[in-house]
Amino acid sequence: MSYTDEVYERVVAQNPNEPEFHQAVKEVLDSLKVVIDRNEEKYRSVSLLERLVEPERVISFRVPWVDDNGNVQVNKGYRVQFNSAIGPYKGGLRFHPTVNQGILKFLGFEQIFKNSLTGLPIGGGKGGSNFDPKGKSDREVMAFCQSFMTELCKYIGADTDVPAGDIGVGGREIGFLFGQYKRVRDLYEGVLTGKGLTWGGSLIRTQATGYGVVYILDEIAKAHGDSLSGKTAVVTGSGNVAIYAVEKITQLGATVVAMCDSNGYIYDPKGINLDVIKDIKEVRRARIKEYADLVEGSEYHEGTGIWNIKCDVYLPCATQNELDLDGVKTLVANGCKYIAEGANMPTTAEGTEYAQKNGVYFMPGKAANAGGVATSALEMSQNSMRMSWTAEEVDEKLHNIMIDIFNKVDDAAKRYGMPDNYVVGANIAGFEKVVDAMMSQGIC
Ligand code: NDP
Ligand code: 2IT
Repeated sequence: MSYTDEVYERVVAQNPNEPEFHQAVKEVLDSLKVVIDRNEEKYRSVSLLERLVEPERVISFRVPWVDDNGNVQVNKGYRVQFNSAIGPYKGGLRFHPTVNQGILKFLGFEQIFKNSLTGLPIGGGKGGSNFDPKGKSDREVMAFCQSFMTELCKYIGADTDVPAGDIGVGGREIGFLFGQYKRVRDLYEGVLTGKGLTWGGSLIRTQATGYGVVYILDEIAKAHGDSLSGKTAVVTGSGNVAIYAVEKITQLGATVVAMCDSNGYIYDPKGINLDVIKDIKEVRRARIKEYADLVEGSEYHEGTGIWNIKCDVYLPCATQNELDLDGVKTLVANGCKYIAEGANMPTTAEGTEYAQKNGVYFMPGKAANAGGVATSALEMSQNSMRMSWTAEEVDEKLHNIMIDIFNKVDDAAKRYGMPDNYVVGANIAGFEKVVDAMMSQGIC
């Protein structure tokens, strides 16, 4: 059996009930086969892959807090510190009822390669809680965040581990978390990214993930003699990533005709009015259904099925495994040519394979959505310098990083004889830097 298959089997056996983690590891190890086979003895002799798939540390803790009715609630809190070969652990915090250790291990594992692709010195980590911010008052969210940070603050720091946002964690939550860190540790340092602009945040961090998805998509189009102008796009989700992907792709001349939340999707053939979406989602934290009441000529459909809408470009920006084989088949049948993953692992393995074999240019999340964490690393740099760059400066750096990621991914795919296979390209290019660092640092 090949070394990669052996390690995959070991991961499945040793980490039961973590299907998303298995899925993420399988995709990476399958891509790495061509690299590992060439140097099998060298890597085997130091158990390189066994170490790569085992988190350096998984912290799990109790998060008690008091709700508005005076009842004590208890949630689970986690931080997965996966790999620090190339820098301090870096990755978001997710607050969502589906969060468990397996989900955070998949996200932390993906983060290793994503962070490597940015070219910046950040290792891989992820954390979060099964707390559901939906429907909670600001006071309840604050109480939860303060309790969560009271424990988490023992394990993080500006040079150790720097969390940020993810699903359910935006500017409001980062504020409450930062306030508590400062209070308990008595340190005003860049321990979190995605901070507000008056207290150490970076311009463009809010927009960065969505903008980055579109910057790399633009490179794919250009590399194939095409352009985004005039294209019809569907963007799933209506959170941080989705909103700014819509903003940028619209600026580049495409028309976004559909978006969704976890209850249903809206279709607006004239093109989504993003101001209405921002008001519903960023200001009022309401349901996307309201869009159809507010915008004439638009429709709301309860439930899933957004992939039935005909488009040239599909940007899944909601959550893992939201797009399955049937969804991809429908997209392909309707002429979709580009998929770039704004979310982490939103396409199932079968869906990804079908897209790639049927003429879709498919950019995986670890490359496509790396603009968010890259700009977080730029926030860390600004905090270290105690200076801030202008929006134009940060946006230009972000744009150049996304161009650089495209070139690295494209180059790795070509070097290994699989041009346009951006899944393989991203995994190999991300791995190369990490493996070099791990090999240099001895058995650790
Ligand atoms: P938000 O919480 O801002 O938004 C998430 C969106 O996805 C909401 O519209 C939400 O709908 C929807 N959603 C969540 N779960 C489901 C589900 N099970 N079914 C359908 N829709 C769902 O999160 P982000 O925009 O920050 O994150 C979206 C994705 O992007 C995640 O995969 C995240 O890991 C990834 N990502 C985020 C980065 C960032 O900088 N924020 C960086 C890189 C990747 P509802 O409100 O109904 O729950
Ligand atoms: O998945 C991700 O890359 C994020 N949620 C952003 C992480 C970060 O540290 O900015």
